[in-house]
Amino acid sequence: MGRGRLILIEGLDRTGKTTQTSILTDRLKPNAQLIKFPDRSTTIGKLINQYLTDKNFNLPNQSVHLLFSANRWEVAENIKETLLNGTNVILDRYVYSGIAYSAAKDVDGMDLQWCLNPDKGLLKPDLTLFLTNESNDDAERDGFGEERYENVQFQKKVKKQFYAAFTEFETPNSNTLKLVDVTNKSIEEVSEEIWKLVQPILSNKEENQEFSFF
Ligand code: NYM
Repeated sequence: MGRGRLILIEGLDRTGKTTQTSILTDRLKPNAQLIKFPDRSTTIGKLINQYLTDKNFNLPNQSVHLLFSANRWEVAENIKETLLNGTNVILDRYVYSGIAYSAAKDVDGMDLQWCLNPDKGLLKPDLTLFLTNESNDDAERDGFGEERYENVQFQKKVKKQFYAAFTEFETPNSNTLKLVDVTNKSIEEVSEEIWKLVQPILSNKEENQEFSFF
């Protein structure tokens, strides 16, 4: 039996990541576990939650960045063990969100490489799917604007940084990154598209047993 596959779904706020990661996990059950970042249930996650939801709770940008990274390290071993047991792990956000949201703040010194550094050594996904929405519908969805970072201006900067991070840290032509355009598509259409992209990754389990790392 091969190891499980690590599949990441990334995207801006309200592009449907949470819906799609749970559809994909259900489809693969019982052979899949869903992990969402930030995991707001841990001690570090609770601080992150407070930072995101309480605009009067301020922390230095560098500290916040390190908290998000620390939150990933809290479950890193669990992810590896699950994969070694043959179970697939589906991630709702991960390292690229960490880099893109922090780099979008335009803080001196917090460039892409600085942002990646604390995540160095984390497992790299076998497949990263980036959901993009070319209309501004995402801004109109329920709840948009309630949390820190949820404004159209900032989201534009984040999108740019996502692409910059992919260019910098994904191996070109390696087939480990796919863009999924969700513009004007139904949940079912997007989930079918995702399913088609995921299947080849799951069917070659006997190959590529080695883990890759950031
Ligand atoms: N976010 C998420 C970061 O700024 N850095 C990170 O490393 C991660 C994983 O948290 N606006 C931001 C992106 C989102 C916010 O995520 C909460 P979600 O998926 O809305 O719960």
